[in-house]
Amino acid sequence: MSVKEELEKKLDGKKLSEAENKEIYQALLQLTQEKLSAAPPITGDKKLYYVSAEFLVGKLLSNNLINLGLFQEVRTALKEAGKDLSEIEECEPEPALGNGGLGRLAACYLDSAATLGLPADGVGLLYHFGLFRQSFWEHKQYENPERWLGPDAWLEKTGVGFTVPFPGGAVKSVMYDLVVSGYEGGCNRLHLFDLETVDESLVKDGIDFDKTDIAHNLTLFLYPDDSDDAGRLLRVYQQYFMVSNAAQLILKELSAKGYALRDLWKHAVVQINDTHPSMMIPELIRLMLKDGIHMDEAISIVSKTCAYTNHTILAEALEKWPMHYLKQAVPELVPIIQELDQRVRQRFPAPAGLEEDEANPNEKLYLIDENQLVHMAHMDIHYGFSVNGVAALHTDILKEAELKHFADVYPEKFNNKTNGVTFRRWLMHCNPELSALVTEKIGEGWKHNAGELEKLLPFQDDPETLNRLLAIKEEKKAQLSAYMEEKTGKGLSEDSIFDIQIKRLHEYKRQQMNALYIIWKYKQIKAGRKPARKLTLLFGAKAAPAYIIAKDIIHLILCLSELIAKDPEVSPWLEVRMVENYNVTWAEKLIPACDISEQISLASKEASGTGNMKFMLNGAVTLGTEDGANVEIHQLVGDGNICIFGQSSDQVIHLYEEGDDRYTPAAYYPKDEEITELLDFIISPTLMRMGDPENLGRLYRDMSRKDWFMALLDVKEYIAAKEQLLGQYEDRQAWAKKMLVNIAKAGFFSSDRAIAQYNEDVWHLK
Ligand code: 26V
Repeated sequence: MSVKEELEKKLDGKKLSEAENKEIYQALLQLTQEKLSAAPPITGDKKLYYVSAEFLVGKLLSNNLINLGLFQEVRTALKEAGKDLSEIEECEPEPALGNGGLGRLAACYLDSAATLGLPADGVGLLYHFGLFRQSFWEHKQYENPERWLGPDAWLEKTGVGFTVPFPGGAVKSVMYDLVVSGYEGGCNRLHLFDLETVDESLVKDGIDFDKTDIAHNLTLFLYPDDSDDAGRLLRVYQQYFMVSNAAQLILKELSAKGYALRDLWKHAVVQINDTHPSMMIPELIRLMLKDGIHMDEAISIVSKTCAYTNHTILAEALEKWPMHYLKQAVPELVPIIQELDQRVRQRFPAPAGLEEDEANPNEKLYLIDENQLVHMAHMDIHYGFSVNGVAALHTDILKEAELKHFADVYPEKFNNKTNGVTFRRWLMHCNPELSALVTEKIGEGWKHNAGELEKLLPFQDDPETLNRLLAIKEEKKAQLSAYMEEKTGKGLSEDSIFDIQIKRLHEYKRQQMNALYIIWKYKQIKAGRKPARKLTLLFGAKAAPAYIIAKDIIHLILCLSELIAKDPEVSPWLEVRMVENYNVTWAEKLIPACDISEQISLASKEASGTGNMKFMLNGAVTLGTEDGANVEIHQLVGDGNICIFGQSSDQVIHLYEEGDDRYTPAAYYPKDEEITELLDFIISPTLMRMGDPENLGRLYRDMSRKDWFMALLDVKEYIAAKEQLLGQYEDRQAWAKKMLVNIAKAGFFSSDRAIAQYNEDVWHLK
């Protein structure tokens, strides 16, 4: 039966051309799910459990169709019936199960593990409202619940569930599964645990709810506001609910295969994705003790089973839980954590002869510090067998600075795994036009072996290929413009340069420095210095609900956007747009249309970045600092195909150290006239009329007095670099060549490569 016939059967005989998009979506959902269930499950003697608080999977329809090899057939059948697959996809809700890079990485990794035929399941939580839905009103962010669950979601309810002990009474879980299809391969699963007694009616006003009602709230939201005790305590409860379910599932599967508990490490490996699942270690130990295994052996088994990935060096994101929270939420783990800490203290006691007032240099290795804070990462490092960073520079910083004392003790545990992204979603799905061109030039091989993209290099002087690349970029810009028009009522200037910064809003990512550029450019145009071509700056970013300065930065960008749009002198040359509720679906539309990829974090602060890889793969040129994976992109494409600026990570790390040459914005404001003018504009009457003086004033004070992430340090170099890059855009052939080299060199950033390395060095699955 053809796909068309199968679909029409599901539509009770209705013709495809007569069916509503919603009906077609549901028929496609059913059909795809049937095919996925029939696909062979990936099996093996040893299985990976990727435990993560986030899985930002994005919409699943097209991705599954691609992996099942049905994408083209379905697209054509729909087209013949006068239907458009991308419009049908609009019916699919996007699961909001992640916050940013760490969650999207987890989703790419599941795709690649299934593609490589590795037995690897994800384990996480089923948040009913996920991350909040963002809306803008009067240039400010508001948060609303994002209810994505319903009949149109892909989840399958399983019969599996566990009991999770909490002091106030045990709660029960229900496991839901998402089938994870590999490209032309078998299937794994993403197991998402829900609370059986969850009560959505707790959510009252916006995203507020009773944070203390643990028996009913555990799976309502991802990262509930943790600015108060109740919110932080809830995070601990949530994390324990996640790991206790994961641990019970792993042991159940082990025993179903007939293996003994003490052989766990031979048949299972647990990847702890940042510190949110760190309690996996004491929980597995607890379950082993209950089963009669002695502490020494339990610790040894678990230590051979668990591996840890670090995704950030930002102090505020390195989790440290007060002991009294753990005593309240997970009292059964407390004696185990204390025992684990004691063993470290015995192994690394205070050096003999230490004076009483002298600090113990080994203190920083301990799990529980003198303030009774439990350092979750320390537990992972001592009691896991592998610690990895997510880009070469990041791993170096971990080994040489942030975690140096650990790397000195366990050099063999530390390793680098530079991040990757799945080319199925980030090229084949989001840019079928470019995929087709690549295939036409170099064949299909790149789809399974991304390194083959290098075969494009011989085309870098071929005008036909270069012109086709430029034409595809134009087409993707037109598509984005049409989408914007549909969503916001206003399209984009398609012949302008598209400069894009999309990522979570954080001061270290320096959206505020980009805003200073906008002010600079606005002033230039006002002074009569018009550019060769219009520039469109596109932003997408959510700010954490309690992160005040991040929200102020959004406010500044939205004010600038309106100011410029309303100024007839400036608007023909400059446009600033911030998309509402930036998510995976938006990224898929924005990235293929991008000319300039903004990767401007303060060097040393962005562990890797993965958007940078997706942009490069789609032929954008990076404007970036030597940070995270930008360093490796730079090495691969060479100086001529990237625009690098700013202070190096070594210099930045030095500027954070104590001493007279420590960084201060006072070195620039009000000393430097140009910078002073830019900052003063934030509180100028022009802008204050447009925005809220409280938000703008607070941001101005923060940037001129604290500037913790050193925007003023790099801003002048940034402006100069951006201007230079904009100039280079005008030589269209030379620019197309840069695009081509970026695409050709992107193969290294395939998540298939990253997963193959994890398997080779860490997991040893097959
Ligand atoms: C921390 C926190 C702390 C406060 C509450 C919300 C929240 C949410 C997540 C996190 C952990 C953030 C870690 C993270 O997403 N890191 C990103 O990981 C990417 C994948 O490795 C990497 O490309 C990015 O550079 C890194 O920022």
